[in-house]
Amino acid sequence: MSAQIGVTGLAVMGANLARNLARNGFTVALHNRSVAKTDALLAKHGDEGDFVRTETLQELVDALEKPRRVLIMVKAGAPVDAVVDQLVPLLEEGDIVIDGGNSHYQDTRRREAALAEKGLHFVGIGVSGGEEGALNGPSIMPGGSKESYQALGPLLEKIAAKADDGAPCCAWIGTDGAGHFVKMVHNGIEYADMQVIGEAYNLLRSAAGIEPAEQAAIFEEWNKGDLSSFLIEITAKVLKHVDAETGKPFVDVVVDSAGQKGTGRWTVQSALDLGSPVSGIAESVFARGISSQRDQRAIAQTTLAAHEADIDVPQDFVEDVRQALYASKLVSYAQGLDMLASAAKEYGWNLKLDEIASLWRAGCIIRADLLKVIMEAYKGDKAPANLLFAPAFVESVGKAVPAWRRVVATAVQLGIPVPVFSSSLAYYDALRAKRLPAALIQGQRDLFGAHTYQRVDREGTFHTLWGEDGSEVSAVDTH
Ligand code: NBP
Repeated sequence: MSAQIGVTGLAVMGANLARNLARNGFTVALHNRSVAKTDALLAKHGDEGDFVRTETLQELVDALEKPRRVLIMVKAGAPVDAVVDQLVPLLEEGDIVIDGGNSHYQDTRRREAALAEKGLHFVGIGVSGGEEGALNGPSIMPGGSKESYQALGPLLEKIAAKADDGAPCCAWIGTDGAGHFVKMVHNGIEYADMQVIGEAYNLLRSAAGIEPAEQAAIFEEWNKGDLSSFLIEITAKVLKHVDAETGKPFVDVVVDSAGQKGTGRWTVQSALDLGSPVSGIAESVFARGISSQRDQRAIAQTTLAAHEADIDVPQDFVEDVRQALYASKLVSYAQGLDMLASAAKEYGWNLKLDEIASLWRAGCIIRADLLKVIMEAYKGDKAPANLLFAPAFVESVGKAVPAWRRVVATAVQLGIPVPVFSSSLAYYDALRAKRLPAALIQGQRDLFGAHTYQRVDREGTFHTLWGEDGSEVSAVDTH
């Protein structure tokens, strides 16, 4: 029996994707560096579908129908190169090598170019939804050649999550590293989404004194409105959870240092390279960084002055916080999608933002009702230059602005850090500002470095003779 796809790397993600494929009727050839994992999978779940057991990569390759599809699910980084290097000599022109791990998109670009020279397709796919998603339906973001998608797409679309309208949460994203890039930005948005929820919780707790159990009910209520999403849903569950040992709220027994595996950091590093202002996403990565500086935080608690204002929280504070959360969340999505648009220009990808929003509607961590509205905003030829300019969001975010300002002002007065609420509001205000202090910065740059400037009233590049008579030299040759 020849298999339609092979999976090498059978730790939790690879095993679950292999089971998902088999449960959907595909014959799956299994391989893992150490055979024990292959046998453990077969012993536990071998009856879920048609599997072919293999011990070596040669056996795996021999078990596959052509063009061969080999899904690599090993640890990101050097292990992927090691497996690719071993696989490539065993493959034939037209075969498809797929990397479903969390690889950096620049690695994917490099691997795609190297395999293309050998007549092989290399497809980097972003897979979101964690272990559970891999088994029951993830959101899948495939990059690579369009030709390879003809042979691979039907399998991926079958195992992907399905949105409410039945559409699979999988679509061809673009060439080379596009799939992994979009997955990376998805994770960046996820960082910001989690941080804004954290800021809302912290405000309700520290400013309004609302205990976790009561907050769980508030988040459950919010989950019925336009904030409805997987992350709000699980927030209510976490807040409701009581530590069995101490009887305390679970959140009170957990060390308040957030971990990170690196995709948020990659998003910000890439955004800096692209000159894309993802301030909310960056603040959410930095917020995790500060949370982990426990030694400095301990010193600061007894060293740094607070001077918190003695103010009452505004009336309807809970509703204000909900609106600030909504607006800040939207800014994070706007920034992430704007970064995708910048990357599309830089790397020559024809990224379709409506399709990307569509395939984030189910299966992935940032799945949310709002994504349907975002998808609609980018449909057809009405794509806004920035998500915030879509009529639906001009109106809904506009309505939230007074509450957003009150919440940020209250937080600042009370000394409660709200890095993403406040930076998102600053982004919103910077976008709409008539004049920015960048004009002054241009003056400073021209004074100390003769970096030149443009004028508002006529064309040309100018430099002022700062040290002499202050007169202007126009039409400076900048080349
Ligand atoms: P791990 O990232 O823990 O990797 C373990 C697998 O890599 C094992 O099968 C191991 O084989 C294999 N491996 C290693 Br390590 N080095 C190897 C090498 N030099 N040659 C061949 N095989 C090698 O597995 P995972 O947690 O299932 O994650 C797989 C990928 O999926 C990663 O990129 C991860 O970042 C990503 N991931 C994504 C999500 C998500 O939500 N999308 C969640 C979790 C993970 P062995 O058994 O012989 O040691």
